[in-house]
Amino acid sequence: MAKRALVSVSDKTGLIDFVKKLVDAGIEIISTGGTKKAIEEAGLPVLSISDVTDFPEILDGRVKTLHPAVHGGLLAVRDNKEHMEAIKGLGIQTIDFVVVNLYPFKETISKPDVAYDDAVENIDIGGPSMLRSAAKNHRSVTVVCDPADYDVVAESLDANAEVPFELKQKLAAKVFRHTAAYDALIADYFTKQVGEEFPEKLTLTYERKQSLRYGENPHQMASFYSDPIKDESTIAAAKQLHGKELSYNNIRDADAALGIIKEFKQPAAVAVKHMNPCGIGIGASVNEAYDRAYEADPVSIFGGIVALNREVDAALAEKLHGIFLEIIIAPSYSDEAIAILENKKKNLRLLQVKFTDDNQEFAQYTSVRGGMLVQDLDTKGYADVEADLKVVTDRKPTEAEMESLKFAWTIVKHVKSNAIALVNDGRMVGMGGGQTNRVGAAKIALEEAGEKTKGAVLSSDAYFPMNDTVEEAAKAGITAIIQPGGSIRDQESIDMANKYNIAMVFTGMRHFKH
Ligand code: 93A
Repeated sequence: MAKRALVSVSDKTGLIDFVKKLVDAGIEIISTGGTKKAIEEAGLPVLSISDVTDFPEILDGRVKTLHPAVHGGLLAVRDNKEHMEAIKGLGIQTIDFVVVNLYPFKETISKPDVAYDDAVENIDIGGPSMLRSAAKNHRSVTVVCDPADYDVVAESLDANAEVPFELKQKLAAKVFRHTAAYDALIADYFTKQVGEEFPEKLTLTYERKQSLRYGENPHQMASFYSDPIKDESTIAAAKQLHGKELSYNNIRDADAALGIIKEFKQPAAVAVKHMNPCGIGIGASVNEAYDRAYEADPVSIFGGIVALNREVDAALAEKLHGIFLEIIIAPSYSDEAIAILENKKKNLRLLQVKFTDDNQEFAQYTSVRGGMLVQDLDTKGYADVEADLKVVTDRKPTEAEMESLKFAWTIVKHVKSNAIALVNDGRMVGMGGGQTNRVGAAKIALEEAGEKTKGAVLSSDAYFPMNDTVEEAAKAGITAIIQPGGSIRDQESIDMANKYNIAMVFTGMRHFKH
């Protein structure tokens, strides 16, 4: 008896070519409404699903293939005599191939302003059922859920239209990943609709975007997965215009750089090394901002990542070309700038990212052994504390100091805790991060800034447990400080600030970053 294939696809890519090969291999084709029509139009022989089920498609196609004649034909174990007798007695024939791809749920919910009922209608029920029945019975059934596999399946067919077990097994595994991800996306959509942010079961769908050569170190394997519905202003959506493939560390650093640069509406430039900012500048133009970011620390920027929030023109490209950088990120580049940057720098990665506001609710996932922590991204900034700022010292910050404090507060949350940032004249002039005590972080920042501490301001991601940080700052010429406050020993820090005529402001909000 001829082998039979059930073909029912929403995405008709490559369909006709593949069906033709199946027909040539002597396989009988059974199909549903739209798919059958496409096959018929190509002049290929095809049976209607209704001929198999002896039942019409009903409820606007909601019930087409959900029938024992389909699932019996898929699930019967071929070398189980009782199974085979049972289906024979009911007039059910075996089905040997399932070629199905699903209603486009992801594409539907990716559309802006998608109607709720439209999303619901695009939940495929019959398709995943067929895929799962076929995948369960993969010893006998070949199941294809991805047009990318059509060629390999067609090429594997032997004279009896048989497919090797190893391939059937692989295809089945792919199907279970596929239906699991499909359901996870549906679950995620409805979870968001009802506002359950941290449900009792977390369903994640990530798609491999890139196989990485290695992870943080060459002996670690790694891959880059992206959200199926990602914001265009993310590293996952970045367009690479030039250069070597991004590495694991590149991707994390670029993500960190994007997180910082997106804080600024005015022209800004950020240099990042090992996930920490080593230079940040703002200015009237992006050129000026870059100069400030560069001058802040011309040593650390070497081999770093630079992100800019305005188009890179030829003049800026010349400067960027002059130093060794791993990556440049910008919303756009002039043609001249690209020509300059590409010249003799085949490795330099040029990334283009659309700088729209995040309209996606990001969650931050951190794996721990045996589990995962999930939290909201720390999106709070200066605007969220501005109304509640408290000047706690005798002296109030001047207007210029206030501007610097605002800048310093904006950037300190991007430095690994314990974090101290110093700002002077529209640039970060020093930072200390990742230290196990706060005064240590301050000492590093002050030493790095050297002469640039004179008249600079200081920000701290969390409160001062003692007055030693204020004392160090005062000795180095810092004139104003911004920090959350909230220590039981706040008064000692305030007294120290008053002693040196430092203006100090409390924000009431902490920005740990571990
Ligand atoms: O509406 S369904 O959930 N009910 C079904 O019985 C069913 N059978 C196949 N969706 C169903 N399908 C899906 O229809 C397939 O997964 C495929 O995506 C689509 C193909 O429909 P057509 O051949 O009419 O274009």
